[in-house]
Amino acid sequence: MTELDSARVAERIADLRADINRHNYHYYVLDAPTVPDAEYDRLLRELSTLEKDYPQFVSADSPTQRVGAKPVDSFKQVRHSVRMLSLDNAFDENELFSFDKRVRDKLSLNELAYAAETKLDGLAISLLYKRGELVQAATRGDGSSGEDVTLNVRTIKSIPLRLVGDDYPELLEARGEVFINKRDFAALNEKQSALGEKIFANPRNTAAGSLRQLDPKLTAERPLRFYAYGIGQISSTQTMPSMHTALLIQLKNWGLPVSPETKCVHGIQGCLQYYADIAARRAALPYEIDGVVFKVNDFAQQEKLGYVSRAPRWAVAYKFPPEEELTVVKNIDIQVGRTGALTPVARLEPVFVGGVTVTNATLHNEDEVRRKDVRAGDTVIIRRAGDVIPEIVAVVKDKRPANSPEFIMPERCPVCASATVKMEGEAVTRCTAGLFCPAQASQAIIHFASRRAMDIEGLGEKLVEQLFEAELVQNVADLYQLKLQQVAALERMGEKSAGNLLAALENSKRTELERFLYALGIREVGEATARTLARHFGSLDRIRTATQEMLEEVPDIGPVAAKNINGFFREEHNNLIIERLLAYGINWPALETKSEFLPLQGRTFVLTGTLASMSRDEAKQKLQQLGAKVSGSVSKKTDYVIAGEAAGSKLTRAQELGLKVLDEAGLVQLLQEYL
Ligand code: D41
Repeated sequence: MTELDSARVAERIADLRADINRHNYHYYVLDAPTVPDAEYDRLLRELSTLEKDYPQFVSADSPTQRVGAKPVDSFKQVRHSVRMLSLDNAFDENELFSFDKRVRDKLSLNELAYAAETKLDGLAISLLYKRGELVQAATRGDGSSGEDVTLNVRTIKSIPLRLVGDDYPELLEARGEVFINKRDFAALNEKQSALGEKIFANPRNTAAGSLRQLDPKLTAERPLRFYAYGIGQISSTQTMPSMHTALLIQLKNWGLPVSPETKCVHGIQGCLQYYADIAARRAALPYEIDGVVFKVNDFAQQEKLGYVSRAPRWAVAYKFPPEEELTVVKNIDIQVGRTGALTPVARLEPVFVGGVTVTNATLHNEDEVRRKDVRAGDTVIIRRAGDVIPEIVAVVKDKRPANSPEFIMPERCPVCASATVKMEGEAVTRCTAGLFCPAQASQAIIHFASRRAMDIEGLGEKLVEQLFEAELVQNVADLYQLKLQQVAALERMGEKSAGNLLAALENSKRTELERFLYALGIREVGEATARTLARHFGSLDRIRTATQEMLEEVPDIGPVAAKNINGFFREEHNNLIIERLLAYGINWPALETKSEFLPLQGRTFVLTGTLASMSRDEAKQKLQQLGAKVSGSVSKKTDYVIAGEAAGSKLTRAQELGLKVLDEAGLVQLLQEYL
């Protein structure tokens, strides 16, 4: 190779590396991608090919050199020349107040500026850059020494192998957190699941485990990221800003990613506001955090404050209430719902988690209990994230009492002792008794009375149970037969509240068809389906008499719902209850439905002669659309004959029979009235 060629290749390699590094910087540090992935890959491939052909130009800080290192037998220990400190915690507002007070007292200041950061739930590492090149990466370990994980850290794409610019100090140790984004974590687990590999428990442990792989190739497969939050040793403080927030900007300019949530706040009020803001956005953040960190922003002030044992006096981690806690399952109860579904519910030793005290956690169904293998007496990890309902994440198997029996779904309904069934392919087990099961009957009444159904004010769960136990009601129709004295005689009731209930019942009689349908509690008929049914058919009778096929034709009603609706109205006792409800005066305004308004239902029309404004077929279609039957021959059963131009024998016959005859104008008027 001539000198010229060699110079050209070296130049191209340098250009490619600069381009790739720049793209990386935009992607990971500025969070603003500059090229499509395909273009990025193309650059990397070209570089890789050139380096293979001209190995004399390969260098350790080349973007091609992130992966490829051989597995090691163990990690070397590394001493941190500047101790990696830990953070003091504040668990509530009071503890944060005392932190702020301590700091202000010591500095004799009324208010001071804090750098506010999110507290990433990952693991702390140290990155050592010599003349801009990443030469060593180490875990925090015990703070004094950690493990040399350089080869693994080199595979993390958001960590630059070489710093950007030329004003970085000769020696710079950046410190920060390695973590995994929630989305990347979910995708990783999906991949694991597809491969039949083990599922990872949470992003934090996965990040920690990934950094401690002896084979860097395995680390490279994990979606690790890094955000810097400070520095360790530094050779010259010449280029050092005087504030922590400014230092982070400096690190960012040198190519190190920094959390975009970092900012400067003022005084305790600023801290509280930042905390509230982050808490509100916590679920939407791309990564998991377990709190926020406040650091006195001014380095001179930091120095005055100094350290106590292992933590700086100038920083505090204000932790969120934990989203996961340990507790014990006292028992697994079975609840029977309105539709007869048997739901296993774990009764827990009360535990404060995610900001509330949790005493129950649903286990959904038998398969779910089996999958998690939850048993009475088990110690479990309970999780309540955001406003999501609490769930049992896992059982701590080591703490399981000896001989604890596996959970079994009861073969008999715990409420009415009827047989239970689990349909093939279904997850739920159900009581077969239907409304004869008191649990289902009382749940059905609670649902019937609920606000979005019949809206019977004051008729809640407690009162329904009472009415039920006193055998005053067995079904929803019985409600409207209640007498003042009967209700007043119930515990904790009196004439006044009894009177209120009867008034509420009276009030509820004027309702809407869709509410009434929803109130009936037909399986698979929620509010939306009830509304669709009401609008489509327009009347209860049309819904009641609709065949399964007619129901299936309704948009948004599937075969299962159609079957349930049809089945419900084929059931004699359901119709009896409906008849009784109507007899007690339940009513609703008549509905006009657009598409299925059938004012001509039951009427038979015969068309004859030629129409000027439409074809006979069109006329036929329009009449049918309004529910009319259109017949070809005139008989006594014909209600109307439409006679166009040159009508013949059919018109004569109609006149003979004395039937109503409309001309074209009459037909048009009739259609216009309805369409
Ligand atoms: O995000 C974090 N997990 C985080 C951790 C952070 N934003 N700042 C931190 N600052 C420090 C000091 C003030 C001691 C330099 C930290 C940690 N330490 C830390 N992480 C693990 C142990 C200590």
